Amino acid sequence: MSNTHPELFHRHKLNPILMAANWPYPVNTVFNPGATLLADGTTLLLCRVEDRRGQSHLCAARSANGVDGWQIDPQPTLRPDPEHFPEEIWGVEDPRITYLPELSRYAIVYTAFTHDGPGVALATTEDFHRFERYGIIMPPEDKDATLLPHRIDDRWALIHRPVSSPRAHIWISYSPDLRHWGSHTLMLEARRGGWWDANKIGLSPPPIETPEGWLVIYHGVRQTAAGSIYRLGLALFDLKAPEICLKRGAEWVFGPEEPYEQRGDVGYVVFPCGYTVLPDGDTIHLYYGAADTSIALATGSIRAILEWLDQNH
Ligand code: BMA
Repeated sequence: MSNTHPELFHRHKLNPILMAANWPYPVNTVFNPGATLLADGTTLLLCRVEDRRGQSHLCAARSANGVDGWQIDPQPTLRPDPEHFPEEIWGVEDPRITYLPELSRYAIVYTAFTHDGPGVALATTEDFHRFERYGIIMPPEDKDATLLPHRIDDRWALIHRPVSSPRAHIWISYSPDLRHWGSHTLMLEARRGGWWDANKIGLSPPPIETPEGWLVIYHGVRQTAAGSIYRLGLALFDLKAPEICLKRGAEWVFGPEEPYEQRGDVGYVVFPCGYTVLPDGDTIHLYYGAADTSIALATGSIRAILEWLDQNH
């Protein structure tokens, strides 16, 4: 184990890059955005927006460079639709976007806030204007979910985080058609005791597909006398059998340090739901919610992250 604290992720100097004050309509907070690059190179963030009732919807923001000059949809882009999907009664949250080449569509896996807690819902879209909703695909309590971009053997794969005991782990499930899910398998367990990722973990952005495996950035929730601290750690999974963990970092690699990460509606939270890979194929833009209040950007190098994981697992 190395003694030096790794600087794997670098905060952008313009952070936070998006706030409630930037929104074209009145909102409480904007955070936890899904992210993707559109075909023309535009960065699209699908932001979780909390209104002043306390309920969330999703709103798209687009930028040519992924840093500034954001064009924000003038109205909510994906609203809860409890009339047709009653599980969305208290809002939709925390989208993760995966482009599915087989369908030529983007999949958006998000949290539906049901009467019985969070569940996992799916919608697909070609253009982030019109959406096809699949409804709930994992019943509550479940969240922190994403699709992998292509089938593994013949089946789609969904990573998610069910809660059925005091400890909450990351699971993977498989489906022939995106609607019927089975072969539920434990993928990564929360550690116990004094670890930074003891008792409760969850996927953060969708896994990054690399020649060495699926690179997963996950969050660990440390319970303290003062509240929770959300930090990020790293793990690598087998490309052909993504339930097999090849490496898991011992230390967390990114945590709430800046004032905008430590103070807000929920302090001491960094919570990425998406990233983009720049044209060099190595640099990532990691977009994260800061303190459930604003959106921030950190950059990193996939190669450097894999090297660190190789030396620190
Ligand atoms: C988690 C998620 C996130 C949120 C975080 C901190 O459980 O629901 O949406 O950012 O809590 O409040």
